[in-house]
Amino acid sequence: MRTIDLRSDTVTHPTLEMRRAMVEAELGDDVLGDDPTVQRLEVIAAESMGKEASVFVSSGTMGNLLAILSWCNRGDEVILGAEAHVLWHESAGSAAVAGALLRTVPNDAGGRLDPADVEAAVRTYRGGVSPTGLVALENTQNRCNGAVLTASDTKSVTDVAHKHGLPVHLDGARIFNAAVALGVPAAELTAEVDSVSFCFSKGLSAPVGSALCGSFDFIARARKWRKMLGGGMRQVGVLAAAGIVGLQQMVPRLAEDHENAQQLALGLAKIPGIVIDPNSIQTNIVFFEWQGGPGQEFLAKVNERGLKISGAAPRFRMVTHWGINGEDIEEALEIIAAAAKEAIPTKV
Ligand code: TLP
Repeated sequence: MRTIDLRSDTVTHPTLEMRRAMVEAELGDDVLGDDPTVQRLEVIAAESMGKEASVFVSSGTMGNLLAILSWCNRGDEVILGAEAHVLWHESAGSAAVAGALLRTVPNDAGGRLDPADVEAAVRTYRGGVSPTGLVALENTQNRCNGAVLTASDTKSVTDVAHKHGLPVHLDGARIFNAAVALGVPAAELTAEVDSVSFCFSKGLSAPVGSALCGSFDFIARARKWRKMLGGGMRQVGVLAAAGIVGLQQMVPRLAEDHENAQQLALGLAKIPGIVIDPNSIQTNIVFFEWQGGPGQEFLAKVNERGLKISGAAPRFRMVTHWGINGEDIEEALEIIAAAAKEAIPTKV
């Protein structure tokens, strides 16, 4: 049976061009500073974010953790959205490894933070008060339906943070989805933040890796932490080569993923038992609520028909990506409609 995998855009495999680039990549020992392919990737990545420098890291999680380690002292607080990926899905590395306390403020439905909430959460050290060391944003905001922050949404928060002398880190795992959705260069969305991490291994389809970008000084600190965590990699140009192809070739096509997500959301809205507002879908992440009966049964029926989705009842998620086309979306909708029909308890 054919499987349609919409659990995440992380399930994408490297393109043929990436595989070729990986085979042909010029390599060296990157811990010794000798890998020309990594060096090229780090220059291109920094340029794409409008920053001085970048460091290639194994994952988005490592990029965010290195940012917290590089900006904060142990015991500092990080102000971030209550729906932040750092809080929900990064194994509490911020607490366990960096010794940072996460102080949340609400995300609105559009993934934004209210600058007034951020300002009210800022604390300076006195007595037993733990001081704020960092403010963190996320664009696109995964758990808020992949919502997009505009440059001015971001600036409203960075202005407050900078007024208090605080740096701002952006978890830009899917920053290129935001850029494509808004029709602006990614660097416009990162201009005001002090550091940004973005992923090669999501919509850009590379197999591994993220870039953490910022000033020369910040990246030098991040490199030290990366080595300390065992994240120094040797002939890692084999992976960087795929990332370069991702950056150079895969960005404009993200628009297709957004169209497919729209098609998916509009179709889901017609299925009894499913609650979704298609207008809330701005990029490639589609959350919906299943209100038609026991969630486990619904999920099992979806899975047994060959469709993979993520999330947990009642809130499920589907993410569009390279390799998924309009026909796959129609098939996914048929599967969900059939599963929903069977899963809704019949009235007696
Ligand atoms: N997100 C994954 C899961 O962890 C939920 C996904 O399937 O969406 N920031 C954001 C906003 C992310 O969505 C993710 C991955 C990360 C960071 C972490 O990236 P990785 O998985 O490379 O550590």
